[in-house]
Amino acid sequence: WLERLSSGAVLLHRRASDIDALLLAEVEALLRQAPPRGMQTPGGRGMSVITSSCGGYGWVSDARGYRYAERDPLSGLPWPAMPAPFRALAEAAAAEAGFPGFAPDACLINCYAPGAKMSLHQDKDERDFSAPIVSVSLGLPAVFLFGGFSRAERPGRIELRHGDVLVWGGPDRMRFHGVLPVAEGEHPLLGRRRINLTFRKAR
Ligand code: MD5
Ligand code: FE
Repeated sequence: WLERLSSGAVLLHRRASDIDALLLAEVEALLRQAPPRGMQTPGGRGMSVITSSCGGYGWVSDARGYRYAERDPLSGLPWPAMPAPFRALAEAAAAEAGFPGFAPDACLINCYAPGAKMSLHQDKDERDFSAPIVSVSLGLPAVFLFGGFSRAERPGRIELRHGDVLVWGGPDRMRFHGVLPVAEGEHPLLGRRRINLTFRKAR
């Protein structure tokens, strides 16, 4: 079911549940081609989430800064193509949330083990903020922090569960957000993992 969190933020509860095994099989194949790796923030801190990408652009971070790159720096090869079911899910979810015509060219694959977290941040490495961001959660649940438009605003909390799809568009696209440390647990399909697919228009 559809829950509107704000004018441009829509939570599609369990929207991806019926294709979870298909999505996971695609994720496993992608991660064999481009293994998830820890990134260093420009400040020199290591992230607890390990990340890979598929599509025309992948998100990378190192001492030089955050950016989108056409090649995987580990292999020197282009990122694996975005699987058709990924694109179809992201486009359909965006349309259901009121953003028809979404054409993602990047999909980040964020892998959380228990204890991994993502600190409060804004997504602003993309060229065009008018495109929404679509986030698909798989595996262990997590508490998502959904903040305001300044870091100082106290964020709200929502639980994201296996199969949930969140669409952030319009002004809500620029909210500060993060993920609390994932609690220990075992998911029937994914085991001790949370995987988040984040679809963006990078260029
Ligand atoms: C995650 N990933 O659960 C989240 C899902 C990231 C990231 O934050 O940058 O890889 S994406 C949630 C999101 C994206 C863009 C805007 C907003 C939330 N928002 O305005 O709240 O691994
Ligand atoms: Fe983000």
